[in-house]
Amino acid sequence: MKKLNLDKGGAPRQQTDAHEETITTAQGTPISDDQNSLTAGPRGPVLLEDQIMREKIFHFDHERIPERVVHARGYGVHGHFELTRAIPEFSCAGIFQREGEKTPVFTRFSTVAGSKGSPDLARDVRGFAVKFYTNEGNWDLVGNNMPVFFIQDAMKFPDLVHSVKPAPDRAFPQAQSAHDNFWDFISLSPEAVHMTLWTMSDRAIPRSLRFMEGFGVHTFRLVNGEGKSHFVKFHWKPKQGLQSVVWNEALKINGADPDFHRRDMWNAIDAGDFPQWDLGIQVFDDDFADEFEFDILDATKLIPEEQVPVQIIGTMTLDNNVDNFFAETEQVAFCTQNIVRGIDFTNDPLLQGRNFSYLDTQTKRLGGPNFTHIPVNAPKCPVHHFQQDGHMAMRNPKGRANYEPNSWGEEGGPRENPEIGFASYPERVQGGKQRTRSETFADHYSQARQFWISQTATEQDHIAAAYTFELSKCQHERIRLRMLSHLMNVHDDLAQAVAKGLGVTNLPDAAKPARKPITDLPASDALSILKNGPESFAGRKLGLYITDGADAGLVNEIEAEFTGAGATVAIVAPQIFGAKLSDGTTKPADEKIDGGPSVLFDAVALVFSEEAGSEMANDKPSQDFLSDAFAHAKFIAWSDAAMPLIEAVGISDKIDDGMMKIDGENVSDFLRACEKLRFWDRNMS
Ligand code: HDE
Repeated sequence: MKKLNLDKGGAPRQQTDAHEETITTAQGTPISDDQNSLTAGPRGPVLLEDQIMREKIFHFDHERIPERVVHARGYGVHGHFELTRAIPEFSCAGIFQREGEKTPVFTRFSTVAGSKGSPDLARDVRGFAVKFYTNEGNWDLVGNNMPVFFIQDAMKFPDLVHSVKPAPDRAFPQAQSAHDNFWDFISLSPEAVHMTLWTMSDRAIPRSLRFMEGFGVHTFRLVNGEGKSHFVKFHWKPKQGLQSVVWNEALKINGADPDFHRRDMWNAIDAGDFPQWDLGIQVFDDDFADEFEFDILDATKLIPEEQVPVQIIGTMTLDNNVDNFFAETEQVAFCTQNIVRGIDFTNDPLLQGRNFSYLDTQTKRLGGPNFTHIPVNAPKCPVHHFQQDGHMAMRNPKGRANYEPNSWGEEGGPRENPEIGFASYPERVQGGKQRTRSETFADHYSQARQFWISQTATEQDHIAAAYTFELSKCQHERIRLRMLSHLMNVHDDLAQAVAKGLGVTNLPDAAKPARKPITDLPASDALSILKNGPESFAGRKLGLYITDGADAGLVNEIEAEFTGAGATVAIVAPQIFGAKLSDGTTKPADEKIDGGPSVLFDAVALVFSEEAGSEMANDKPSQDFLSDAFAHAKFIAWSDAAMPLIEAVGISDKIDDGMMKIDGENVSDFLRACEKLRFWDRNMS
């Protein structure tokens, strides 16, 4: 730290005599005074001549680039992908050939609707985009945390996005779908109904970016060395398990910590708790595609894992936070068109439209065609071509040859290579030019129903409550009723629950389906979060609320037991300097009680002293801490002295198996209980 001196006018001056530490202009000129503009006399006008001040402010003025038109709020992390099962039988891509080989990746998670500064816990789809820097060029798998999408044709994307973004006249609401425009568009686009089951489910409010699945969504192709093609769907399965929060909690997290997800990711990686996902593939052939109930080119449909199992072929580990958010996370440019030999597109009309959109948007966002020169976008394999010039060109081809064919021999530059060069799968295509939606895309409700019946009762409750919440925010009755008319085609229980929640007594007629829904698709357990719980508290966070005089043995034991199980423990106390425990030691706090509400934690423990216990019972933030933890079905442990607080929030007669009086004897029992993550029975009773 340099010493801080104040000059005669009180301006702070930190100076150095080391050449290499000297601050310079962007042109490299050393600066002697970075605090004061050049003026005529101490109180005179600032001189236009001041090139140092002008350059500093000029650069500041140009700091912003256009934010992404969707997925503006995101968080990127470096890592690697390790192949655990080679699949030469399916694909000749180099990345899939050698078990144990590691490929560097950059992964960016995002929300879709909100602007860059919007809160992390918006109800929304999460982007899950992975750039693999393979030896044969960059492969971008630009997916989401849900396996289906709202629309079937890219032509509808601008309308979808306009409808969910703030209305153009009033510029609100921000980062949410709970409004007329969104549900107006959705209820007039029945193809979107299945996706809304997902966005109204807890998948749309993940507890952490580390605890969600990822999906490539579209059907792609894998092509092997003999040119044989299989269809494929890509899956990311978090080793940490799946977990979401509840809606009331999400709303409160947005207030308490709008950066909840990015902070969680940063902290986990900083602490060496590296999140991992297995990469899985569902591989199938033309025969399956022909037999399957739905069109495999329709991105509003998934293929249940029970029908085509997910085969794990590798693991991604994210182990390195960025050095600079703007340089890396903001400037990373994903393009669905970035694929490598051995992987190919299909005719999914959504994917085909995306292949145009991503390159186009990067050109606008990053200011020209040379965004591949930015380090985070640059391939890590050799790059040779005759593309040149343009804004910010960093590496033009060397020598005189900038075209081919040419006759400059060795200096003539690169040439095509049929052996290793990218080759498109020679799929036969035929048909008249037309604008039409294939009839094979016409089923809009069957998989929505399948999703609904695959959920636990708790999850169904949350879905119905989310539709009710969102439609209650629509001011126009006709929009609410139109949406209800679609839900009636999904499942009667869902339609009835939402109608009841809205206070609709006369249900509208069901919407007329373009194709009669299939009502006997079997439930798919893989679609539920709660049926696939991790049964582990590792990677989760305990909020340990302590006061002065709290039993030191108990506090330390809880901390040791939970951290020993791979969890984090945040100490919450009435003052940020911490609490003086029974043995006279001071335990520093991570959060002061009103800045560390229980919504930030997965489970809570209250360890109070007798004296503090009655004081806390009358303290509003302490009451909220406990009553929220209770309402959000969290596991709660308390020491004897916290009983007055339990009484004060009115739950002393509701003590259930998710609550445990804790002493030195049963800390590990509490940890075991917390492995279930939530005590859902509480909310069902
Ligand atoms: Fe995107 N999408 N998208 N999208 N998308 C963008 O590209 C687009 C779609 C997805 O972290 C944009 O760089 C169209 C599906 C992710 O930087 C843009 C259509 C899926 C990200 C764009 C879709 C996605 C984007 C905006 C309909 C899941 C963030 C800024 C055909 C499979 C990537 C940008 C990152 C970003 C267009 C639909 C995922 C405008 C036209 C389906 C994860 O190019």
